[in-house]
Amino acid sequence: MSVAAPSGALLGRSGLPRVPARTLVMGVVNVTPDSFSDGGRWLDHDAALAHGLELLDQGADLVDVGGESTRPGAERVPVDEELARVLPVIGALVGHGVLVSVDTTRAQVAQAALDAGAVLVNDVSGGLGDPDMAPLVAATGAAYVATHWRGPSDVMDAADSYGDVVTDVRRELAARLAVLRAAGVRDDQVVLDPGLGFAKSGASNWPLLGRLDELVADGFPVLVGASRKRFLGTLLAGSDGTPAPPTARDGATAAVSALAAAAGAWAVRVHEVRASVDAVRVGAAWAAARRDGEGR
Ligand code: PMM
Repeated sequence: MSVAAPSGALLGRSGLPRVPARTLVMGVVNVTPDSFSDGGRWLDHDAALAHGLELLDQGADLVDVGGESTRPGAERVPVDEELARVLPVIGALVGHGVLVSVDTTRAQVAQAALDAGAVLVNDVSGGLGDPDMAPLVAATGAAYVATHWRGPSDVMDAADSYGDVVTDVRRELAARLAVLRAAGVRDDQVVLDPGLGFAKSGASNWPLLGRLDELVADGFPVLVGASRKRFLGTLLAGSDGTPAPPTARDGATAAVSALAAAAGAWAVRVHEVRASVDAVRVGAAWAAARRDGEGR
């Protein structure tokens, strides 16, 4: 990928550091009836607010609020419904001093969320879902997560076809970056995400983790969203081959958080925050000891 490492201490206008002292932990609040791991639990606004505050208490650095499930096969939610789900929760969390990101592929929702005080737009489509997204990000100066994506939830599993998955994902992210730059987005606003689970149904997720350092070396902050995903359920399957259920994947998620931190990830996006806060500290200590050893 021919991307230059941008300078600057902060990520866009978010107030978040581009190079944090340790990998940040983004807690997830899905205000949806149908997300794969926690669908329906936080659809009620008071419950969503309480959960966001609980994640903050557990050590989350920011809280990601989403109103549309991206699980494989999920159908689109009308924009008004998405707005009605996320805006009251974002406003309430911001009112409590929480740093909030909005998980949306729609520019209209992103704009409303930023107006309500969100500091980061987390777009799992990397701008492909809405042509108005890149100009909006440019105009607002917001921090922006561009995730590797090949199509919406109802078709993404069929798009799981790669030569070398790491090379392909880096190339396709570089293409998204070119579009963002052409729209006027500055490099210091951008976080890249390999999009685990998006057009990656199983084995193709592992090279993206095992070779995460290659994406990190491209010079942009990297977000890893492995939490409770299917490929972890497959890894942890019982002897009869039944995948471990989503809530039984938190230990594996924390292990990924530690390894992602050691590889230099900017942030991990997780449902269960406490274990990942510990895990990223382990990862930071691990990486520091390795650097010390190399200096000897
Ligand atoms: N995964 C999900 C939703 N949003 N955002 C980013 N940046 N990266 C991800 O991997 C990601 C995401 C799907 O998980 P969920 O339904 O549990 O929120």
